[in-house]
Amino acid sequence: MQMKYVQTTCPYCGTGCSFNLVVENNRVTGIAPYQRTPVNQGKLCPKGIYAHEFVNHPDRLKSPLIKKNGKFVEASWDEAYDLITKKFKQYKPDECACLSSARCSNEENYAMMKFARGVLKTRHVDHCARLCHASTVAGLASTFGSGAMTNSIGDISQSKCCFIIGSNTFEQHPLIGRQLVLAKKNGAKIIYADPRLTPTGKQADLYLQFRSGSDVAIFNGLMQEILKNGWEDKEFIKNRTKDFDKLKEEVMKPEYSLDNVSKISGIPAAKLRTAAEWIGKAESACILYSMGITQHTTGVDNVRSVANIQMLTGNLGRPGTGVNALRGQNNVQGACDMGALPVVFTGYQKVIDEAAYKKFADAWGFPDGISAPQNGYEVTVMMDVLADKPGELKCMYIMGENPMLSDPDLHHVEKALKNLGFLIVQDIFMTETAEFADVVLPACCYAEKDGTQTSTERRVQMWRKAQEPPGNSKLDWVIIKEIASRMGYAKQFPWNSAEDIFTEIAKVTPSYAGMNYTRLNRPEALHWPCPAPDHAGTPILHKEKFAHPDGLGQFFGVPYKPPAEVPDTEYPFVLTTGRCLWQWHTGTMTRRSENLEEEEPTGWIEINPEDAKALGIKDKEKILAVTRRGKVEVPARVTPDIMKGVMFMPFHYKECAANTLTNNALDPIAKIPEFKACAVKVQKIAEAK
Ligand SMILES: Nc1nc2c(c(=O)[nH]1)N[C@H]1C(S)=C(S)[C@@H](COP(=O)(O)OP(=O)(O)OC[C@H]3O[C@@H](n4cnc5c(=O)[nH]c(N)nc54)[C@H](O)[C@@H]3O)O[C@H]1N2
Ligand SMILES: Nc1nc2c(c(=O)[nH]1)N[C@H]1C(S)=C(S)[C@@H](COP(=O)(O)OP(=O)(O)OC[C@H]3O[C@@H](n4cnc5c(=O)[nH]c(N)nc54)[C@H](O)[C@@H]3O)O[C@H]1N2
Ligand code: SF4
Ligand SMILES: [Mo]
Repeated sequence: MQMKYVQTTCPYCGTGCSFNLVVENNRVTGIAPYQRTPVNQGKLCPKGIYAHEFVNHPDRLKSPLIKKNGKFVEASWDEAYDLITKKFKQYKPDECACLSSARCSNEENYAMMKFARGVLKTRHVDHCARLCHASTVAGLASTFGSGAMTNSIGDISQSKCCFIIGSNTFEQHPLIGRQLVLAKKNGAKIIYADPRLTPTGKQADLYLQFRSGSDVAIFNGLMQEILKNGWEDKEFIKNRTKDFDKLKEEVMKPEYSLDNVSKISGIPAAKLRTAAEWIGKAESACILYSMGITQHTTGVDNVRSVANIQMLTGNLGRPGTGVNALRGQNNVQGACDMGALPVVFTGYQKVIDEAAYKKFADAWGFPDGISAPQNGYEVTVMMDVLADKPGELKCMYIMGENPMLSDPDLHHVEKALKNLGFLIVQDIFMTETAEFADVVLPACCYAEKDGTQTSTERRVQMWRKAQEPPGNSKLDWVIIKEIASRMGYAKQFPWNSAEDIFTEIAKVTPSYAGMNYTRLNRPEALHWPCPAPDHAGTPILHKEKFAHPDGLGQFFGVPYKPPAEVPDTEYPFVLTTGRCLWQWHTGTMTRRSENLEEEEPTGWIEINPEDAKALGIKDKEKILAVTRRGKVEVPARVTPDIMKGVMFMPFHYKECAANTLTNNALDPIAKIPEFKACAVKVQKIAEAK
């Protein structure tokens, strides 16, 4: 028997852990630790430990599929490409839209972005960052001039006070959670704010339980208390920021007194006071946040509030401080860096900036030009346009996303997808979205790929090919290149390897300019910005100045606004949604991993015991959850860990899909949907019938 280890990076979360794939007789059969990486030092969470299980699952897509008379039939690549190119040529540029993928490599996202803008010449390209950290990208760009996690993962253990809000770090970024344990061992105080007492919260020194959607009020209250006690960092405010007056004017309003914030949020005033004191007086304090902050109609407001409190207390630019926006998907940072967004090329170079536009048009050399220098539609807006203005968008090319389970308000998504004239889905498994496709293209997964991905701490790390792909499946970038060639653009897609693509990326992207495969091929890899071949990379951002032209951090006065839909007599509870440790999003991979699936094999709705008692609902009883968008049958999980008046559902399970219920209301700037708060009622099934 032949056996080897191939070191690679985890395909699940943005922490970016490394491990070895165990390869026996040219087939991936297991995972073994790889100790030399500074990120996880050989340790892994369950998803990493079982990341080989879906790779050779019999359900892997192995051949292109074309829908004929409502049924998928296997087709050759030639047939699939012929149909695709014929169709693409029928549509006008802006009738087409592309979804790129945070599951795919930087190289593949770059290829998709170039394909959308150069081959289809459409402005409409986006990906699931829209559902995730769009608020972070917009919020931090406006406050600091750059929309990324400011510090590095290892740095968290050096903090003296860790404030975790809207992040279930232990379950969703377990190897970042480990840094919290180390920080605590080093004497840090841990504050946890969340409507649910999660495993992360159970380790905290101070737990603030609150009603979903009251984050801005909480931050303003904490800042008022810090200012009243003179705990702000006056030097930092004077030297490094602007518009402090605007912040002060807002947060000093009587509505943000601790007593009033206590009424809005449900957190006792004394606990808020303790939190303000710990944050205000700590030698270094970091904030960790994720979807609890971003997935709101006030997502950008929430992110600006996080930035406000860190600037107010001077907790930026040093070890143990920072605004640590924990990016979710393995390569969502990279997909954004690669310009898989409707407003930028790579490295956040704006499409509407004349010089940037010219730079890309010239560098790519499409003889008939590229998409217009205008912003395109976001994923959520694409779905609205499809559903509400039939005929404007007609064709969609989706790589590695499953909106038919992950987007808000699934009846709305279904209506949108049904209005498409032509849909291509490129995935590793058949998905709920692919069922609606005209053509399904089988792609390779991470274990079959070379390439790079960029983790939440902006560390650009390698994927290394460990086995041949199953059946006739192909690399995502190869599929894109082959379609482009058949559309007449072979010259613009000359690449023979992922490395060729990376070389092109480095040429057009200042923050990646100093990187190449030789430099990245070492355990610590490189953090962007890395502007030159002799630059060591940048683990901590904003050390001396912020990324705005004047170098100053921008304060915003942020007024508190309630969620778009609040409880009323008909729908009396707040529904919030999220994840669990064992499953990944729409479950395509984890539900095909025996050891993960058996831990949480179906969904549930968390209900506080007092609410359950009043409704006559027992633990494990199947109940009906109903919102203005739809209803689902789902088992109740009665637990004191969730706040009274709030209910929680994971969104992984198609048989009780949380997104049938969620609200498609969007943040006006980031266009992120309000996954974290809508109004719900629950009924006993017998009574509903
Ligand atoms: N096991 C696993 N890990 C994952 C993923 C997965 O699917 N499975 N997905 C990855 C991805 S893409 C992402 S983006 C991250 C997400 O990581 P997290 O954001 O940590 O995960 P969520 O469960 O979406 O939400 C976090 C917390 O927000 C709380 N919350 C609910 N409403 C509010 C509110 O109004 N305000 C605040 N402050 N908090 C609220 C929820 O109770 C929940 O505990 O996880 C990544 N890691
Ligand atoms: N209610 C609710 N809904 C949510 C959220 C929430 O908190 N609550 N969170 C939102 C967030 S933060 C996110 S990030 C989104 C995630 O939403 P999605 O990105 O739609 O979810 P995934 O299940 O990760 O889908 C990724 C797809 O890529 C495929 N895939 C994996 N590897 C490859 C590859 O190498 N190549 C190709 N071509 N395909 C591949 C997988 O099989 C899967 O079908 O969900 C959002 N939806
Ligand atoms: S923490 Fe994230 S990157 Fe690390 S093993 Fe778990 S899922 Fe993979
Ligand atoms: Mo995400």
